[in-house]
Formats: sequence, C-alpha cells, structure tokens
Amino acid sequence: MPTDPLLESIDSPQVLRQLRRSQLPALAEALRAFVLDSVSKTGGHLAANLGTVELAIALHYVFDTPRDRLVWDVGHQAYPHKILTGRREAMQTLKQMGGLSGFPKRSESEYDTFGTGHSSTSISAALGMALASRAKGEHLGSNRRRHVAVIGDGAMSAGMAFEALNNAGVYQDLDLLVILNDNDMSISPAVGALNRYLARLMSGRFYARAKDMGKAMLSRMPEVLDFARRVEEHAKGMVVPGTMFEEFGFNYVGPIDGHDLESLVPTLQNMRQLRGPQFLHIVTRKGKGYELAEQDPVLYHGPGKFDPSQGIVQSAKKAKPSYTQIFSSWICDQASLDQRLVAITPAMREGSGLVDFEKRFPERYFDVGIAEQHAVTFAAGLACEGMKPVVAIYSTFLQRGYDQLIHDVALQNLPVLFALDRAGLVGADGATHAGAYDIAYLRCVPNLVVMTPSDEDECRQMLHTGFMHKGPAAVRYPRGSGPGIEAKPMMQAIDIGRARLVRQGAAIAILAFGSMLHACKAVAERLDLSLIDMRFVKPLDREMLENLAGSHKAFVSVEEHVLAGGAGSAVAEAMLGASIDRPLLMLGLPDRFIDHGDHQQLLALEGLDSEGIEASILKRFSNLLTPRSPRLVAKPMR
Ligand SMILES: Cc1ncc(C[n+]2csc(CCOP(=O)(O)OP(=O)(O)O)c2C)c(N)n1
Repeated sequence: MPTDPLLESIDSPQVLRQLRRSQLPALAEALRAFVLDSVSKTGGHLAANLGTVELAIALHYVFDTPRDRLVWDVGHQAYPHKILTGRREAMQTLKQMGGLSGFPKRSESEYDTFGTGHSSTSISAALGMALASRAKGEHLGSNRRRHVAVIGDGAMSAGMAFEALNNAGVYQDLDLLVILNDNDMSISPAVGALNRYLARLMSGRFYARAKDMGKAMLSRMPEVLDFARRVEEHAKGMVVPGTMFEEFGFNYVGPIDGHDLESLVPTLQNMRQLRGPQFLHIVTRKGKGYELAEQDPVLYHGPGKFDPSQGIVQSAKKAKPSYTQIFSSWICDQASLDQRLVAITPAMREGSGLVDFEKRFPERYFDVGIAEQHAVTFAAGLACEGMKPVVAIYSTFLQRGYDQLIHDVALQNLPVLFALDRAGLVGADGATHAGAYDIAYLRCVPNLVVMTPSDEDECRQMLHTGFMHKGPAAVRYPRGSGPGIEAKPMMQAIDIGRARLVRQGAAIAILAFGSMLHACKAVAERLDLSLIDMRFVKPLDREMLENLAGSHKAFVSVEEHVLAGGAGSAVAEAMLGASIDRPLLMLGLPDRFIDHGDHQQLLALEGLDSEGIEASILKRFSNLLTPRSPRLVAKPMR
C-alpha cells in the first residue's frame, strides 16, 4: 500500500476536521492512490469510489459525523468513507470472509448509519432519520442533527427515490440534504429521460454560469459566521431556477464540480446552515484520476484483482462459460428464431449478459434503468400485445418487483420469462445480494413455473422451455460457472414438471435442486444412494416421489436456498398431500443472513458441500445404510 503520512494520520473524521482546508487536496490525492491500490489487491468497486474521494472528505470535514447522519445510496461508492472512518487498515480484508463488507453496514461502524447494497433507499432512510430527530427534539438550535443522503444519477432513476422526494418535499422544517452525485453513468451508461434532463442541467452555458456564479459568491462569503439569512441569500444565488427538484419542494443548488474541494467544502458549509429539504447537484467523473477507469468506467466498475500499472488484462485461458454466458448465447439464438422476443434489464446489461444482445438486436433491447418494479409490469404490457418478454434480473433484485410479478404477470397468466441470475449465495457481495429467497417467493404464486437447472445444458434447455411456455416461468441459475457440461446448440423443451433419475441406488433418495446436484453426485456414489435431478420446484414431480417411495426408506432434499419455504418445503408439502410416509431430511441455507466470503467456503460452512451433505445424511440416517463402505463407520460425524 502506498504510505502517506497525512492519510495515515486520519484515523477518524474528528482528526480530519482538525486539518486546514488547504491540506485537503493533498489528502484527496493520497486517498485516491490508496483506493486504487487497495481495490486492485482485493477486487471490489473501483470507478465509483475514485469519483467520491473529494465528496467523502468534504462531507466528513463539514458535517459532525457520526452525530450527523450520512447515508450512502447503494453504498458501493463508500470506500473513501470507510477509509476516513477508521477502516483504512481493514480495507485489505474487503469482501472476504470475516472482513469488511463491500457496502455500509450498521454493525461494522457507527459511521455506517444505514445498511445498503440495493439502490435508491438513501432518501427514504435519511428522511426517516430526520423525522425521528424532530420527534426527539434534536432538530433545534445550532447543534441540531443533520441528515445527508448521497445518491447517484443511476440510483436516482428508481421510483423509490422519487417516492421519497415526494414525501420529503413537504417538510420545510427538516435538516435533510440530498446530494445527487451525477457522473452520467449507472454501471453502464445511464438511460432514460431523467438522464437527459440532468445532462441538460449540466450542459454548456447553464453549468458554466452556475459554477462561475457560485464560485464568485463563495469567495466573497465568510466561512463560518454567516447568519442563516445571508447564507440563504448567497446559496440561493446559485440556484438554477425552475428545476424539477424545486418543484418537489427542495432548495436546489448546483450543479457544482464534485472534485473541486474549493467549491465543495464552502457550499456544504453554507448548505449545512439552511433548513428545509436541500438538494445539491454535484458533477463527478467515474474513475477519476485513473486514466484507464476514466476511459472505461464500465470495465472498472467492479474489477477483480489487477495490476494498476497494467490495468485489467483479459485472460487468454478459455475458462468454463458462466451461467450468465449460457444465458447470453441462448437469448441471442432464441431471438434470431423468434421476432417476438424482447429483452429487458433493470440497469444490469453487463451483469446479466445482455451486451451481445444489445449489439445484435438493439431495437428489441430495453434497459429501463434501476427500476425493477417497472421492468416487470413493462414486460407484462409487452406480453399483452403478443411480444415474448424475457426479464433478465438478479434473484435479489426481483424482490423489488414482487407485487408486479404476482399482480401484473402471474395473475394474468402472461408469458413472461424471468431469467434469474445470481440465485443462491453470491460470495463477495454478501447478504444484501444473496439470491436465497426466490424459490420461496416464487413457488407460492399460482401459474408460475419454477426451474432449477443443474448444469449448463439444462440451463439452456430450461430457458428455451420457459420461453416456449404459454404462461409465466422462471429459471434460477447461480453466479459463476457450473460443472462444465457443454450446452448443446439444439434447443428442446423439457417436459414441464418432470424430474430426472440420475442414479439408481438403495435405501435413500437424494432430491437435488439445481446447483446442488453436482455436490450430491459424489455423495450418492459413495453411499450408494439414488439421486434425482428435480429440475422443477413448481410443478414438482409428485409421480417421481410416489415411485421413489415404493423403493426407498427416506428422502433427502438439497437446495442452495433458505430452508423456510424452499424446495424442501415443497417436497414436504407434496409428501403430506400424497400421504407418502417417509422421513425427509431437508438440507439448505439456515434461517440467518449469510455474510460475504468465498462462495465454496460459505457453502462448506453451511454443510452444503459434498462432505457436509454426506455427514448430514450419515448423522440422520446411518441406521438405514448398509455399511458397505468403511467410510460409513470410520468418518466422524458433524
Ligand atoms: C435495486 C438495485 N438494482 C440494481 C443494483 C445494481 N447496481 C449497483 S450500482 C448500480 C449503478 C448505480 O449507478 P449510480 O447510482 O449512478 O452510481 P455510480 O456507480 O455511477 O456512482 C447498479 C445498477 C442495485 N444495487 N440495486
């Protein structure tokens, strides 16, 4: 790590606040170098964090954190904040098991006032805090508590952000400051009319005038001893008249250069004195200060480890295709066969594997912004008119579109295919991004078909099956790659609701769902058990269960999903319904949030690797197994 005495001296914002303002640019330089070096060693979000270096310094310099509440939206851009709030050394543990989270987390630091990961929550949360301060009488006097939400232009596109503005704008006695960190980028280029509007606000004369005017005024402005009236007057001088944010009841200031501490610090100092909902629009550059990231902020949004002197080098080694790549090639193949196919992404073009699709079928590609709710209902509308929408969405983000999925898609039995990426544990992104609940929230919805592919080819065939199906369907597949089974070019619909016997064994049948099949294979071999690739959570293959019951004494269900309401629960319900009287061992994720860490390691810790599965089976059913293998006797149980 580059050492810098100034940066190293900052162990808390209290120390930062002792610095002279003239020292801040040097601190920013050291902090930026540290962020780059640190992320290049651990992997993590880079470009967004290079863009918030000055903002994090200015906020902690001006506001009395942690007493004043600072809420970072999404939180992927909060590394400079983490570093300035006593976690500089710990950055080397970022996103690793037991280490720092990649997002703000209340249990990690008192400076992390609100846990984030999913976007567009900051204004709601800060408004809640501000109203709580008012209820507790902390809103009076010069030492009153302030509340700041920092939100990116991408995150601003979500309905939630506007719901919060709408709610906040009527409270004229609150200390609430919303800072729009506008870098004209989401993960990929920002989209939509809001983006165009912000570009107009920033563009040409408008921006230059506001900026120069603001600077001229601020230079005349005494730093501390301004009466609120004078401060308001000055700040108002920078207001661009008639912005949308003013119509919402906010006092809009900006746009100002978010990398220029000379304007950022005094502007914040002045706005800190103002009451009522305040809105500061700052302009920053994603990847600021690292040429390669400035040039390609998409590539540097969330890189793995890399050498900063070389930049990211794409590996020449041909790796196994990820499930995302399987989806990516399937959707292009299917689209070339069917003109009705349209693809929808809520701002996740890269992560969801739609880069090629956009290039090849631009008129059938819709990036709707960070707007999962809208994405789902928009798909429903398309389906009503005979299109065949595919919503490519992470399992964790479909949680946002749940009512739309029930009310707008399933209730009307519309043929919308949900391609659910990142199902199961997601490793370094941790609990906020875990796709651990989708089976439970999907399988209770009438009309939905829910599929869990166990390998690459099955994934491709299931996507095809879901696409051909006349009603709504979901295919849930995990992050990363599968067992390495080649996906056949030919596409053939699978019989809906049919499981597949993988191995005929004795005594016990393992019912494996999706990603768990592979780990179960070794166990079935070692213990001579039957193994079934269940394939469908809904409809579940009851006939298979009934047949198995005739020749097996017990069942084991295995899924990478919470046990509560999951696939095992579906099996239990089906067994009860069919009066199948056999003991059932349900293996899956516990009723607890699972933090970040290496995916395989986390699965092993939860007993979902083949050793863990075997140990659980031995523990519960050893009396049912014939001790043909010495392992049955010798292996200690967990
Ligand atoms: C509800 C939700 N959907 C999608 C995402 C994935 N996501 C993380 S950051 C990001 C882009 C955010 O853009 P912006 O707010 O402008 O921040 P920037 O990275 O440009 O600083 C997206 C789409 C998310 N975190 N939450």
